This record gives sequence, C-alpha cells and structure tokens, in this order.
Amino acid sequence: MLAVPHSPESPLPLKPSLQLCREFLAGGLLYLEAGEAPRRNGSDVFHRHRSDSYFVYVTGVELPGYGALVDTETAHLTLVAPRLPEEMSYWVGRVPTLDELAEQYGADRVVYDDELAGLLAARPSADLHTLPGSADKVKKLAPAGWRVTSDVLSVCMDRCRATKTDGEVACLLAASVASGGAHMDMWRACRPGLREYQLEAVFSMSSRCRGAPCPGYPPIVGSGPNAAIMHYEALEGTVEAGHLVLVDAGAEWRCYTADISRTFPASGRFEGAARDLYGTVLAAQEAALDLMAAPAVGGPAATLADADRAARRVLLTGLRDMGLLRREATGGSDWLDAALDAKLDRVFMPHGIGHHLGLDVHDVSDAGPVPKGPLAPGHVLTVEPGAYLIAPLLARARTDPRVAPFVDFGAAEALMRGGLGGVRIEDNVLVLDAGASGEQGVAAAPGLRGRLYNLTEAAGVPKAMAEVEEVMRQEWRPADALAAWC
Ligand SMILES: [Mn+2]
Repeated sequence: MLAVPHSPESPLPLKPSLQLCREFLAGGLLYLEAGEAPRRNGSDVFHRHRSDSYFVYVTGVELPGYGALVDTETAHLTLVAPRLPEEMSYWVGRVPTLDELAEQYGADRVVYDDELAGLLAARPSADLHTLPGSADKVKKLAPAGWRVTSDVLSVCMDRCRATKTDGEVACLLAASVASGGAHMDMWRACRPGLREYQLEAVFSMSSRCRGAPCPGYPPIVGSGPNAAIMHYEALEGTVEAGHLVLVDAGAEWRCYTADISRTFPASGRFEGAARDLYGTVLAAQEAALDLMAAPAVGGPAATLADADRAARRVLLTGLRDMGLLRREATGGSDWLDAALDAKLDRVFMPHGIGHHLGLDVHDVSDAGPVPKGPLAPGHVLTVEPGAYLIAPLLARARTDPRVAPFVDFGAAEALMRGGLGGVRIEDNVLVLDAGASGEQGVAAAPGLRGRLYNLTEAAGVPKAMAEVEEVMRQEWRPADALAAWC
C-alpha cells in the first residue's frame, strides 16, 4: 500500500506523469511557466507565491519566475531559471546553481531564461505547445518557422491530471494527514465563546506545523446558522454551546490539497436534531461510498452521478424520518421518486456529491471538475453529502407548488431558531483497479473499501459520532503538531 512520505524533503516521482502527454500531443515541445508572485497593490510587497498547477504537475518546482521546456517525444525536461542579480543572495538568500537545480528537481538540463531563445533557435522547427496565458511571450521567443499553439495543451493536460500517479497520491495522502490532524486539533480546541476565526487559526497553525504550508482554498468555519452558507468565509461568528460547527478545510502538501469537511458539536456531544441530521448525512455518505466501492465486474463501473443519486435518496428518507418532510405529500405514488422528481433534495443539498481533487481543490479532467463517465482507477474524488437549512432556499420552496407540499416549514423554522445550520461530511477517495484490495490481501488496511482507498480514513480522521466526541474530550496540545514531522 502507498506510504506517507516520511518527511517534507522526500523526493517524489512527479516527472513520469509527463509521459502521458505523449499520447495526446503529436510530438513537439511544450512550454510552461510557474508565474510570478502577485504584488500587493503595486507595492514592493508580494503575496505568497504558488506556482501554476500545470507547471508544478510537470516539474514539482514551487518557485516563482521559472519555466519548463519539455520534449514530448523523449520527456527531456529543460528547466528555465530566472537569472537573478547577485544582490538577490542577501535579499532572499543564496540562489541555487544550475547544477543544484538539476539535481533537486530531476531536470535533464537547466538554463537561464535569457538563453531560451537561443536554445530554440538551435533546434529544428517544431510545434510549441503552451497555455493561453504564456502564448504571447512564447510567440516572441519562437524562431521563424515554429508553430506556437495554445489550443490543445490544457485539454491534454487536464486529461492526464485526472488520473493520479502513485507519487501524486502520496502527496494527497500527506496533505490528508496534515489536514486531518489540524481538523482534530480544532475539535480539541473548540469551546463555546470562541470566534470562528480562532478555530481557523488553530487549523492554519496545526496544518502548517504538520508540514502543509498553506490551505488549498479559503477555509470554511461556520458555527450554527453560518453552516448553511456554502462558501462562508467571513469567520466572524461566535461558537455557541448548542451549535454544530461545520469546517471545510484542506491544506496543501507539495501543492496537492486535501478537501476535508467535518461537522462537530460545540458542546462535545451530538444531541437531539443535530444528532439526527448528522446521522442522516453520514448514512448518505456511506450509501455513496458503498456504491462507488462495489467492484465493476462484468458491467459498467458506477459513476459519480450514481453515487449522488444514492446519497440523495438516503438524505430525503432521513429528513423525512426526522420530521422535516411530510410523508403524506404524494397521495399514494412512491414518495422518494416523487420527491426526487420535484427536486426536493436540492432545497437541502444544493451542491453536487463531489469532484476531482489534486493540485487544485476542484481539480481538472477532460470533462471538467466533476467526472462524467464511469469511475476509473487513479481518480481521486471527494464524496461530500450535506444537509442544510438554507433560509433563501426554504423561502423559494414555499412558493414552488411541486416542492412546498413536501416540506414541514414549521419544523424547519423551529430547528433554525435553535441555531441549526447544517452538516457536511467530506472524504477524499482514490479509485483502485477493480477488485484490487481483496486480491492483494490488504483488505484490512485503514481506508480500504472494495475498489476505494479512502485517504481521509487512512489519515485517521474519524467521522462516527462517538469517535468525534472521543477526540473532543482530548486536551488540545499544540506541541503535538510541532512534533508531527520530527
Ligand atoms: Mn469539496
């Protein structure tokens, strides 16, 4: 089974993923750029640099100002380094030599950026593939007779990036370990009276101490009613004793991000309607995971849309059983089918069940962030059902004659007055070869379920209510995060 890289310095074999590009690009070269750190307001202060994902995919280089030239026939990688003035060594530290860069990043050759045009001129003319953002610059560099195109590279790379290599999965698992540890530190640190941004600060501190330098997206920490705001980023609210706190946060490791959501009770105990709602969402997630985990033998593999549908059926049934939805709405026809036909599920879960995950939180594929076809080995996907009490959606539901008869608005409002906002539970899973886990005798490894390897479970992040409560009873010890990579 895949091992977690033991330290942030472990080398990772990212470069082989590049060979996939050869299938799609008929020869030629490709040129990619890391990009520059954005300036703050045109001043001489910069925001933190984060290299372009396509560039990282090919080079693993996280530094600004670099470029990469790749021969798609031979996978020969030329790293293009900015020629930095001598005085940079005392502003930003020692500048590595070209030999050191070649060694560190496994490049076949490293040149300075002012040598690139000469290097191209010395070669026979060819197609030069790049991304739209670099096209103008590359056109100026390319000698006469070369064809510079940005039409196909992103499509080709999106297709490659959808199927993760072992090295990429190792990065994602490391991101999951760091992010998961930080989630659990938030549970331990949580108490009524804290502000949401204080919990977010615990996440940042803990994940950074665990080797993940920055979040892959703005963390969502929504307490009580704020849990019902899908992309809540204000983080100014106060955690109250009766609240559920919804956290959707993931940190990057080598630019690969986790995307983990957990919901926990501020009091340390799941009780009443919060308990019912959590149980419903957890059951919906289990239904989706079971469906995705079933081996594809003799028939087409499940799709994420199948998992989405399975989760919504469980969700609606659970919401009905907890008294939010009316049983008598359909006058005899199958209740679930009628509810789904009316899109009742969209009132309570307005987002999809998941998406690709990788260098970007909504990662790329040739079908976009959400896979359309059968689940395929190498896909890393989120599985994230949720159920929320969203005031504007409930208001709209009241005026929709197809949906309104299903909803007990009085019950929903009573729960909202009690401060209940919503629940989301999100794991990250790798799709394995069909039947892989059973045959290889590793079925007992944490996180393995049929043809799924659940990175979040493998990282030791619980979601059963009793286990979440157990972690919440533990003392928060920041020193544990400091020791995590020692
Ligand atoms: Mn997600």
